[in-house]
Amino acid sequence: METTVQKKRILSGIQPSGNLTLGSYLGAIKNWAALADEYDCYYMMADMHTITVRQVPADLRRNTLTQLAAYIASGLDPEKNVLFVQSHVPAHAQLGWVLDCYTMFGELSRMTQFKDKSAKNADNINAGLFTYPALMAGDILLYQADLVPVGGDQKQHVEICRDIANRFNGIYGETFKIPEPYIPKVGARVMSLTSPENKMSKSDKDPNGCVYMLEKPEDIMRKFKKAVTDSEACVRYDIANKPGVSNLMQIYAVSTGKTFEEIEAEFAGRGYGDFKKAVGESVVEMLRPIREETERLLADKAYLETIYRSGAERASRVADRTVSKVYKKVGFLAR
Ligand code: ATP
Ligand code: LTN
Repeated sequence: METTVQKKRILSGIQPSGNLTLGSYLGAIKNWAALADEYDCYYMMADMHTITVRQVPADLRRNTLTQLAAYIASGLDPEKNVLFVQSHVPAHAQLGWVLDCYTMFGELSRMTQFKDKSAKNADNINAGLFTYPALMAGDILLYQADLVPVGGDQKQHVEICRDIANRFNGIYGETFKIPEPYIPKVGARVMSLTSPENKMSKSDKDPNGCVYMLEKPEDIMRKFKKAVTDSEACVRYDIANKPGVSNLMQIYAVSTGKTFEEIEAEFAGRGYGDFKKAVGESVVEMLRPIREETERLLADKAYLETIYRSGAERASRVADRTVSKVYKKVGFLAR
């Protein structure tokens, strides 16, 4: 008898809420390309999540397309990976609603992203911002994903997804695969260059704290030269006492493949000026081919359109099966 082994699945996504940062690249996208042979991978532009914060419609459309181009330019082969736009697959909204009804007010109130974002958007604390984790749980569970590759800040969201899935499975019997987060050892939390106690983030108010994936080399170099360090003048890894230098070491480690020991040896007895220049150059060289390829792809809208159309079809095939199963389990009358 012939047996076919079903590859394990991966699902992840990023909100097209602005320009992608070095943080999203190192914490998430960079790790995705390497997983394509071993797993069945689904990566989306999470545009439905993005409108939890008010967006300019034209910017949202442009960011969504740019993000798709950046995914491909970062090595995600659209044949091997299913690349799609969340709002193109209605199953996300369908399962999202059902899961809203299996997610508790108390657990949503404890989410740090909700607390942070409602503090930042005090004039628009909408219901979508609050129930965001249920929509995200649906994103993952629709594909019966085994692994969710994300940066450290998203761990809590994968945990609540597991809780929701276990709760649903407990009531209705095995329905959802319980996913695991997949968080890189180095690069899981890239910090702001100007305030290294805060995460580097695309919605950061200080443009110097944040390096964008598609930024010009001279701007990247300027930001690294200005990066906050300390007065010890010694390149040494010590997160608690030297957050700025340790952050730069992490960035350098991931962009060059060097270990912390090698980096400490390389810069022993040298000033921070040399070190910051080297980190900047390594980032510029890592991002240069991605920026060039993204620009090339963005000039070919017809090609990008074929990718997201076929992505939506491939994603829907899997996602619709899960929605049918769930609708049946909760007792919706079959159409
Ligand atoms: P926003 O400012 O709109 O909340 P963000 O810049 O924090 O966005 P997201 O779009 O929320 O980034 O994150 C995309 C992916 O990149 C997620 O998997 C997230 O965990 C990861 N990520 C984001 N910022 C960082 C960072 N500074 N370090 C490591 N990983 C990150
Ligand atoms: N919440 C994530 C984006 C996101 C996501 C997902 C990540 C939406 N749906 C599903 C992994 C799996 C964020 O803000 N970075």
